[in-house]
Amino acid sequence: MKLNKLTTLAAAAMTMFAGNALAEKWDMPMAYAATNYHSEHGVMFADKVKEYTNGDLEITVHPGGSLFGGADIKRAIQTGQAPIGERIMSAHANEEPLLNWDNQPFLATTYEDSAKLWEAARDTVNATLADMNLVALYTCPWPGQGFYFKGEVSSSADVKGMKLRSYNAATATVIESLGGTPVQIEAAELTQALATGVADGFISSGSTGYDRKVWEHLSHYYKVNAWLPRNYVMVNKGVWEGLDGDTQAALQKAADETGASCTAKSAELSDWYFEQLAANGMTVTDAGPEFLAELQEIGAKMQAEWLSQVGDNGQQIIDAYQGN
Ligand code: PCA
Repeated sequence: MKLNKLTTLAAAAMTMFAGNALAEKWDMPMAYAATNYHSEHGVMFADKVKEYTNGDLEITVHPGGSLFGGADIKRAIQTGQAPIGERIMSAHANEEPLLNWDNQPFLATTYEDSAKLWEAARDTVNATLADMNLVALYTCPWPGQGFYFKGEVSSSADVKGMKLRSYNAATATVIESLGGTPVQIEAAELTQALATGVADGFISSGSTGYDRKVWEHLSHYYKVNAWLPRNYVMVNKGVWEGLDGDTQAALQKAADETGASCTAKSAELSDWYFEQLAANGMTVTDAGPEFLAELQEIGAKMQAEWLSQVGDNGQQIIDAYQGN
């Protein structure tokens, strides 16, 4: 009797200290800096999942490409090396061009329009991801994309010959169209690339410039807000389908709440990032009229090319977004 009671107490204490020993444990690779709001929301998501599954599912977040490099995260999930993870969705457009839906320059340049565009694209995107053995749990936008340079740039003539860091096929196309040479580099490697002269500048939001302290190497940021690309948290489809209904519902609730909070945070921080770049000595300004006109022309060409690649699926997204 006494022994039984002790054993029960000991077991309870062990559960308290070690967590739920029977809990399913998932590792979640994420691509961006641990202090970035995307990664912080990954941790928030994991906390919510633990709560809503009553401790049955514990997710450990590995930010900054520490478990799998950013470029390897999708494959790791598709092949089941990791059940869940996060990455910028448009980096997967070289496999599925439809996933360039949120990298069309000047199509959706505000948070409101970004939300509308995602609404219009969601079903088609989810069907595309299902074909890739993936299920998206939530998405979260980066702030608007602009240009980082070492000096003043007023048109493509100033960009000619520059090596500029790209993060996906769309950014590489913009850089090539401007007469620069794209160099694909992970956000996690960006500071090093700038320090060693592998890249002279890059396209991104204020967020990544802030995370990587790029004012140590670069002087100008041109706010273009050309598009707001999304990160997404994805699960292996087989793993998802193997979960019982309650666990799926708990994960989806955690995901819906986290996605909404992450999106709000992105909007809240977008101007703050500009202030930080300026406070650290960068010139943060709008792109000049000549540069902007060139970018708009490049954007129109990219959208036409994208539509010819993806056909009706793409046109339906644009029509739904524009309310046709
Ligand atoms: N930051 C990420 C993607 C888009 C963004 O704003 C990066 O530069 O890699």
